[in-house]
Amino acid sequence: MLSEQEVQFFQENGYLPARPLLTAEEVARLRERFYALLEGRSSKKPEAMRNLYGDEERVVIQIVNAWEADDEFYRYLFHPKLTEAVAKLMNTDTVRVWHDQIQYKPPYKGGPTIWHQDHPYWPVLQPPDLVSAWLALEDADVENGCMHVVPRSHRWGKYDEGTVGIREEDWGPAHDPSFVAWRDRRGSALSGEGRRGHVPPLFDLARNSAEPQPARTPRFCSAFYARTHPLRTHAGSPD
Ligand SMILES: O=C(O)CCC(=O)C(=O)O
Repeated sequence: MLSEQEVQFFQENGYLPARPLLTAEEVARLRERFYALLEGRSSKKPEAMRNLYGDEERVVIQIVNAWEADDEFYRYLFHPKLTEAVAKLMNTDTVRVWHDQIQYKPPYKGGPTIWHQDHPYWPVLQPPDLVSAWLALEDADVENGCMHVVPRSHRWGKYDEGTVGIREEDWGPAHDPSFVAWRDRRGSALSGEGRRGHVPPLFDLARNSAEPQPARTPRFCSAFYARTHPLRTHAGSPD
């Protein structure tokens, strides 16, 4: 269970240094099911599976809503360690799943996820309150594209110019160049700064990226996005 200090750190910094979440066996099961989805061996198809770049030289395979296509990913969504941690970070007893997605970056040609905020991708979600937990299913380091976040950047507000902030000067008035790179390893969600095996839960306004160098190893994660508010239509009624 997360301590009050950790929750406070998350509120102040927009991310949380994490701790191992899953056992090696749990990770192995998810990895096996990931490959089943990727290779079309699952009985059900995920909502979407595509190369975000549409380019054979730069590949980021995104699998959307693996939880609907596979029982192992479904069970993971209800994992008590995951749901309790996310609920505590959101200060709620109601966790609503927005979606999950796997991002797979193969060796040598894994494409970059450039600096962005998550919230502008889903403007229908108001207010911005999404929390994500990025679970490493393979060791992730700077070479193969671990997550990076700008600490406290969730306090800079919404990035209004589109979904991504490519230019450094667009990142916000209080740009803090002291990026944090976590060295992540499989089996860990909720990461810890400076420790291998750690993955950050993030606020949806925090600036984050994941840009591999030409890497010898693949990198893949299952990112879980949750919020506490129900989805509302423009008229304001629960969807
Ligand atoms: O895993 C990645 O490369 C990108 C993930 C990401 O941008 C996110 O979860 O917000």
